[in-house]
Parts: sequence; structure tokens; C-alpha cells
Amino acid sequence: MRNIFLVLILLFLFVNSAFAGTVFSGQNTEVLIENSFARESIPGTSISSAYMTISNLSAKDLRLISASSTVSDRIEIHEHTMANGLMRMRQRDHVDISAKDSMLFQPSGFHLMIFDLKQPLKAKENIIITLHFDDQPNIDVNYIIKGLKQKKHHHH
Ligand SMILES: [Cu+2]
Repeated sequence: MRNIFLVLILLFLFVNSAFAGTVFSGQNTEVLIENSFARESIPGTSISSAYMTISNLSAKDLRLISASSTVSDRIEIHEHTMANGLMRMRQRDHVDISAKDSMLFQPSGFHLMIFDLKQPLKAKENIIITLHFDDQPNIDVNYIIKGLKQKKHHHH
């Protein structure tokens, strides 16, 4: 009886955290995408950026080569770098994720830059971005749109 109770608690915690924290976003057998979100677009602009964690579950290196979506015909892989105390953004051809490793796409590092949005992204909506890899099937990833509030914007 006690064990059943414990299992129920664990189940509750698991389900709860699955819905609250880590958001299931997209997966195949070798690649797992978690915690994906994009920024609400700044009024008057047609750009946004998208973030996620990509985990390479396979035994060989993984290469992200591009991203595409119906919301925009132009999504680029970008990286923020510090140069002489200045934050710079540069486009990258690809991002490599080592075997059994994860890569965090976050506001101060790698991100997907979305240009030429066909319509503004609004908080709490969702968009699908398809990630393309050189040696793995594409993955359709669900990105929740987060409001602008806290983070400073980045401009091009
Ligand atoms: Cu960028």
C-alpha cells in the first residue's frame, strides 16, 4: 500500500513537471528537442528568435544545418559572440552537437533568427519550425511564443 502511494506521488511529480517545466517539443529516436520557445515579435518589426535544447542521443555527431517554417521563408542559425566587449551576432552554416551531448540555444548564445515574419508572433501562440540535419530525418518542433517583458531585444 505504501509503495502504491509512493508511485502515485512520483507519477504526480512527473506529470506535473512534464507540463510545467520541460515542454516536450519534438523527437525522433536519436534526437530530442526540449524547452523550445520563440519571442513575441517587437511591434513594428518582422523578426523574432527561437531557442531550445537539442540533445543528441545517438553515438555519432549530429549537425543542424538549417531550419524552416511556414511563418517565414528566412530562418538562420545565429550565434552571439563577445568581441571587444560588444555582443555580436553572426550567422552560422551549421551547429554540431557531439554524440551523447546537448546544445543549449539561448538568448546569449546560439539561436534561430527568424526574418520576414508573415505575421506578428503573439505571446502564448505556437509555431512549428522544422529542423534539418545532415544525417538525420527532419524534426518538426513546436515553439511556444513568450512575451517580450524581461529580456532586452536584439536588433540587426
Ligand atoms: Cu540573431
